[in-house]
Amino acid sequence: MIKKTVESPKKLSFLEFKNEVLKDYKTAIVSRECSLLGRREVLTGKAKFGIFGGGKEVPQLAMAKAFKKGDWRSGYYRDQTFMMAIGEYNPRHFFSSLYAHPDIAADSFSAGRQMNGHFATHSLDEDGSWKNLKDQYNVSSDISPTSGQMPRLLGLAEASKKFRKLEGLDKENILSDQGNEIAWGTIGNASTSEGPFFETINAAGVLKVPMVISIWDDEYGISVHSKYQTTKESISEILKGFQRDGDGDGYEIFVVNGWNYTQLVDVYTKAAKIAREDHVPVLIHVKELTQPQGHSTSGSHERYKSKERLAWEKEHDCIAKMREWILNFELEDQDGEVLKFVENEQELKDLEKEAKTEVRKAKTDSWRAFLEPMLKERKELLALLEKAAKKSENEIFLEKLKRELEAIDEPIRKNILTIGRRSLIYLRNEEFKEKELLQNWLKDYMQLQQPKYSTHLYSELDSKVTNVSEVEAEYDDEAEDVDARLILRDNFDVLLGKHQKIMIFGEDSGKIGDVNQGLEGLQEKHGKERVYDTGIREATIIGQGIGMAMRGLRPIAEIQYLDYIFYATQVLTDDLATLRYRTFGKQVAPLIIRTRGHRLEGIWHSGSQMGSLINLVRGVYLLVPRNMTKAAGFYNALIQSDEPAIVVENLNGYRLKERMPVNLGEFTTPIGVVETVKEGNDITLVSYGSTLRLVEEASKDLSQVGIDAEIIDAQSLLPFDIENEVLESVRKTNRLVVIDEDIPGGASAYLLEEIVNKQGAYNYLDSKPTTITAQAHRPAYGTDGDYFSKPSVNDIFEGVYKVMQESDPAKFKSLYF
Ligand SMILES: Cc1ncc(C[n+]2csc(CCOP(=O)(O)OP(=O)(O)O)c2C)c(N)n1
Ligand SMILES: [Mg+2]
Repeated sequence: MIKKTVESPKKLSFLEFKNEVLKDYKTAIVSRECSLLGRREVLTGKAKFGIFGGGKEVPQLAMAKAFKKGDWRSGYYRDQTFMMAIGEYNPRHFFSSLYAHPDIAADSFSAGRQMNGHFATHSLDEDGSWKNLKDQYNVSSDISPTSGQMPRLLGLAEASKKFRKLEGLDKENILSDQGNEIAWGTIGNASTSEGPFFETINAAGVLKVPMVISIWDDEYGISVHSKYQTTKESISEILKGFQRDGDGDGYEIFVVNGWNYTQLVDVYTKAAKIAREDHVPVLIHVKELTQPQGHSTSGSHERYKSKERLAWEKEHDCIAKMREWILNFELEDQDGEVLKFVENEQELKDLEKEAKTEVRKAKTDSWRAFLEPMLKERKELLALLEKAAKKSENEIFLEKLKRELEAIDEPIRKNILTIGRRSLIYLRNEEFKEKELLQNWLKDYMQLQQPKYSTHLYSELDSKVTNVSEVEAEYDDEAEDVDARLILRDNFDVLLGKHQKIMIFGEDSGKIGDVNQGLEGLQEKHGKERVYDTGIREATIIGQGIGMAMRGLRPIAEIQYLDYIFYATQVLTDDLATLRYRTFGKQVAPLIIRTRGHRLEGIWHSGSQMGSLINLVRGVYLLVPRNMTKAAGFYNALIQSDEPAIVVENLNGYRLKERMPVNLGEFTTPIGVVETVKEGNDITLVSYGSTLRLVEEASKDLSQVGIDAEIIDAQSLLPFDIENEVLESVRKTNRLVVIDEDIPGGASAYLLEEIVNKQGAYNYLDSKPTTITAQAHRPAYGTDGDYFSKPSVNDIFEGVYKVMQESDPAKFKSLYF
């Protein structure tokens, strides 16, 4: 491995040192004052909830010093001081996000979508292109689930390794400076009890990535003491086995008290050097921290802490300790002169006063900026209401509504709309111009406001994946039928050759080229950094992918079987699926997840739980190709855009024969588009994945009895049928059956809702729309287990026949009675 040396910190003159210390101290005071006033804002009702960084200020100043441009942080809600110290946060931002100001300029982390204390920087420019990540501080957007920051942290750190090791990435000079970046993690002591913490710690040790994880230890997790959280009440104690010895594998572990400014600065400097130069993971256990205001605005810590503990916390408050240190600091220089940070306490008091005044002003300014537009909007509505009321028979009621809105001192948009929309109830039977003006205002207003809360679930850029156009697979005249896995393999080979940023990894993906040889020989050809094995740890496989994708790489993470994706569900649903939404489109993770499922056998190998995924991963595409050519086409389409997706390949399709296309890496399967695989006039059958083959088989029996079914492959569940092609089919056949192998009420219910309600197929139905699904239980093992658990060709025939029989009993006689 190339060892990268980095500039060592320059020696400071005393004056420079003094200025830095006082600047840090002021940042700590500003941060603390924000916490104190923030709590008050919640208690007086201006904000809903607050969670602050009080008691953790000083170690964060030290971490900020070691954090360089290009570095990444993946942390949690206590890090406001760190954010202020690196200059990415100030009291104006603090209060704006506390009020949930829905404007990205005011709350740059999430435009008011996340509760306060969930930090982020912007990775994308307005046009969706990558910013120069190498020259800015990078903070991956926080999520609330404790320890949810850990899997992503692994990927953020792994990206540095790729940038350092892969020559093909040399030119990515806005994304990385040769992998010289550290991924910094922060986590609370209690949250280390979570599985993802341990999984990540182990994986980072195996991968040897530049990750520095700080544990802010205040001995509590809300009200629950460490003795109920951590063996031996000490995370560094129990992780001692990870300590590297000599130049061996493992971690460097530091333990330091959170109120000791100089030691902290020293530890963070050392940690950064080790991680940055040698790509060794480091763990810093920061002890003796406090919670001066308790956990959050939802409770008070006097309820669960003893008097002694409360007194200890006061005494060990890191800011109080730092203050004491500043006041007592004396250093004799070479000339015998005594050097001090301040001449007297008054100097510090003045600095504290200045800091507090700044915070108070920011609070007032932020509130005004938040409220002013709404005052104006209320005024507009009141004027319209008044005019409409004057014309209305219900003037009294409308006047009352108006007074209700006027009486609210500080109206929010919910107040404005609630009154406005209710007024239309009183006006429903009347027609006059003033009513129309009111209606128009309300419609425009809703259209303007709703996007503030609902945009960016998926990409809104022209480059979005649903805009990638279809390129059909092309074949030579003598194109051969091959085992379908070879199409995938050769297609991945072309993709890896074309895109240096792609890496493919997962359990058994490297050496043997995945359990079905869809990657056979690709490690040998493209190297161990690009096609590789991971441990059995689905949550962090996804985390690896998320982190690397957030740094501009194009990871393809493999989850061996669909049933095991549920170990990673939390990461998928909380982190990946919400990323674009929760950052208002400012961060993305274009991660492609490859897995295999459909029609397997047994309780834990069924591969069919699409309904659960559909409902948990909105924000991620969910694609269910019926064969490997379609699957390869999806990968080729996805790589052209920057959105995350899960592709579920058919496990029983790898050895079926398909023709080998010539335009590998080029042909695409359009996303959100269905495909009619058999035309018919009597009934529309919608299915996907392996079940589609059974539907095709059943349709042969159906034609024998005079039922001409139209068969549609959904192939893309999220999004489903953007062009409403199924509606067109139902318009023709007037009957609809959705067939899938998920449980009743699973993906079939979703498809029915999409077709019948959303597309409006109910207008054209002459029979009750029906689903044919698996049993409610997991499938039993073996061939009979499958037959009695999942829809068989018989079940499909009979289910469809029954719909026809009900519509024409004379023509289609009952099969059984
Ligand atoms: C998965 C999950 N479970 C529970 C919670 C509720 N919760 C929020 S913070 C917290 C305690 C965390 O304590 P610790 O990790 O020590 O951090 P601290 O707040 O003390 O800094 C809990 C239980 C959550 N956010 N996520
Ligand atoms: Mg804690």
